[in-house]
Amino acid sequence: MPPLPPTPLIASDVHLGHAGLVELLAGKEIPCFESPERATVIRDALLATGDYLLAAPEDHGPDPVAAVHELELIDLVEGVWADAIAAGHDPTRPLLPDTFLLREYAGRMPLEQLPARRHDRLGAYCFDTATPIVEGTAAAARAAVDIGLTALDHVLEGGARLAYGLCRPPGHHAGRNLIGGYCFYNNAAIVAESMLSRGAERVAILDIDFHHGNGTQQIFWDRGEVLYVSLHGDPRGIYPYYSGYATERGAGDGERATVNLPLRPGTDGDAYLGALREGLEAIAAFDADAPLVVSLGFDTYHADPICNLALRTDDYARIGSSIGGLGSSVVALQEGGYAVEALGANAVAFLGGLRDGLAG
Ligand code: SP5
Ligand code: ZN
Repeated sequence: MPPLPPTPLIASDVHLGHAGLVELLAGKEIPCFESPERATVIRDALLATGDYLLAAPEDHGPDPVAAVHELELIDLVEGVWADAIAAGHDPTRPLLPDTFLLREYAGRMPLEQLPARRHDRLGAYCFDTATPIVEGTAAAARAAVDIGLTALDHVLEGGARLAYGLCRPPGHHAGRNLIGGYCFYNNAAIVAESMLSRGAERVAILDIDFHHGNGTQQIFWDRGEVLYVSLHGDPRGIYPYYSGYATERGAGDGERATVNLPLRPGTDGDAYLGALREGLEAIAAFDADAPLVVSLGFDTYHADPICNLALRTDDYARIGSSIGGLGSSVVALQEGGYAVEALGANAVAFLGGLRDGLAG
């Protein structure tokens, strides 16, 4: 087998401004699990192998984001920090929502208007207390989108069969008009939508982050040209709790274009690969030639601090190689994974396996 050419690794330091984050765990403020070190260790480990070529993201402008998200959400992400600071928010402290606008708040009452100041309406666009915002958040979120879109450029125009986007912040929990789960813009959804607008008839998204990608599912729920397949912790007891059941299968044109494969606590590599095979069969049945977006999380690792599966580093090589066996071109985008000490080895194993699978 001829050696594979180096795989494009798209990364940027702009995410370093999305730092100093905290979240609430059991009523207590803790440092956010979603830290800048996560991206740094993955980049360094991949570069050390010599198999990856580092490239900077290119600016793709606002249109691809607006093709997926509501303008009011984009306006919120872009402007909420400045509004909070103008109103006296302590610039050394991250911003978290405190008053959530839930469906039941209104019931059958009309809601006359939303607050004029963006930070006062943050809780209308955020579904949890784990999505802190700081001065550098909006720029980091935009850079993460450009990283994904630049990875796609390398596949569409650069002739690469695989490109990896080291996105931070992650994206798969973000819906059309909603942030949450450390996510602001849905990088994978934006790349999938861009694949369609650039000529793909069908696109498959395989989400192997530990958590259900509620945002991606919501965005493509009634769209038949995008297949969403997700393997994740069983929502009965696992964040984000309200979605990810196997009975959720899409609607309208998107009927059967959503495939959820919930996994039991403690699921190990062999069981995971069994479920993955089911997901890959669904993709092959949908369209064997469709380009693939992988929402890639390493929070399925046995030592992840907030999750409960039992994958080992070697398992990621097997997972990558199975996905590569599909033969589709792949844009892999980073989502979660919080066992920082293992992220580098896990990324090397997964992407190495994927490279081997594509070559074989
Ligand atoms: C992209 C991504 O992986 N987002 C995940 C966001 C999870 N945020 C809140 C998780 C709350 C989990 N409860 C922890 C229990 C620890 N024993
Ligand atoms: Zn996750």
